Amino acid sequence: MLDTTKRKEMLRMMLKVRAFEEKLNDLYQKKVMFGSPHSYRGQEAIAVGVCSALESRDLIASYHRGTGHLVAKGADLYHLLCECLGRLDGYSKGRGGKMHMGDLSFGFIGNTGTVGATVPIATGAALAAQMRGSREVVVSFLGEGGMNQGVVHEAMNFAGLWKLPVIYVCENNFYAMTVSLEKSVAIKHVAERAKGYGFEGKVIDGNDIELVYEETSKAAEKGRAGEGATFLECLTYRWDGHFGGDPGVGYRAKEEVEDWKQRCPIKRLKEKLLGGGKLTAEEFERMSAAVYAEIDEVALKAQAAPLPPQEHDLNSVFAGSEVAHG
Ligand SMILES: Cc1ncc(C[n+]2csc(CCOP(=O)(O)OP(=O)(O)O)c2C)c(N)n1
Repeated sequence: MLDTTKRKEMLRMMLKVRAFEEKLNDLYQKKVMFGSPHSYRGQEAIAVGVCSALESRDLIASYHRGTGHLVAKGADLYHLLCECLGRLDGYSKGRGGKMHMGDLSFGFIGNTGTVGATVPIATGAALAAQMRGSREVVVSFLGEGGMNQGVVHEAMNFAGLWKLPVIYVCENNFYAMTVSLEKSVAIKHVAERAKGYGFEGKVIDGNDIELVYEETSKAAEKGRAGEGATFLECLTYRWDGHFGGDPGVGYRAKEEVEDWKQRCPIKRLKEKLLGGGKLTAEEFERMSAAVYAEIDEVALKAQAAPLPPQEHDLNSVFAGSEVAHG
């Protein structure tokens, strides 16, 4: 059961995820960051609810909309932002940008811009954990669009067969770029597919952080007990466009976007705590101001960080050439 301290910590972490997303957007608009952000605003309860239910030794793998997962799993904000800005102090020394990072020191296997590609990697990490008998659990985050990639089904079938300690967290925000779920999938809920892989698939409200936490805790317990994988389809919505250059409307009605903004996961937990007398409006303001100030400070430091020197271009680059023997 979640106590007040933990719920306040989750509220603070959701604010941090949101503030970080807003900073990325700001830096992109100001042409300080060149790779486009894929905003996670609106989906914060999933990253934070899931990661808060994990132990620090547990692993996560992410996808293109992944900065929220990194923040929630405990990434160092300076190294994270440096990577987004192509700086030498970034997690991938500025080579990968916001979609290509990894650091096992805080349990982050990695993310990539290739839709669905980290699902088999996370599944392989779960196999490794099982073989080591380490009782680690692996979370594989993906979007509902990613559910239509072939490799995802191969990996999930394998996880079912081997009863791997993996939790597939599908963030169903109803659109893959501009294509709605109903135009691309013949069933209402992708969680139904889990049955075909031999494990449980649940559809849950992804904007209810306490529910996300509870369901992840149950799934993690199951994984640690050797009872196999779980699929969680978390219903949510991205407030912004698919990427920095997409206004997010046209293929989505303005009213639909506004309606989902009313279901803001941060507002929801905040109001619950306020209503239950566990938080005051002043305390929330102080918490929010401190989070935004922390992000501002990190942003100044990251913008002042060195860019990679030119010699760096050819370091760690592997290339092959074919020599014709005649
Ligand atoms: C293999 C592959 N196909 C297509 C793309 C182009 N693409 C980038 S994001 C995206 C939509 C992904 O939707 P979803 O998995 O639901 O995640 P969301 O963006 O909604 O968070 C597509 C098709 C890609 N990056 N990789």
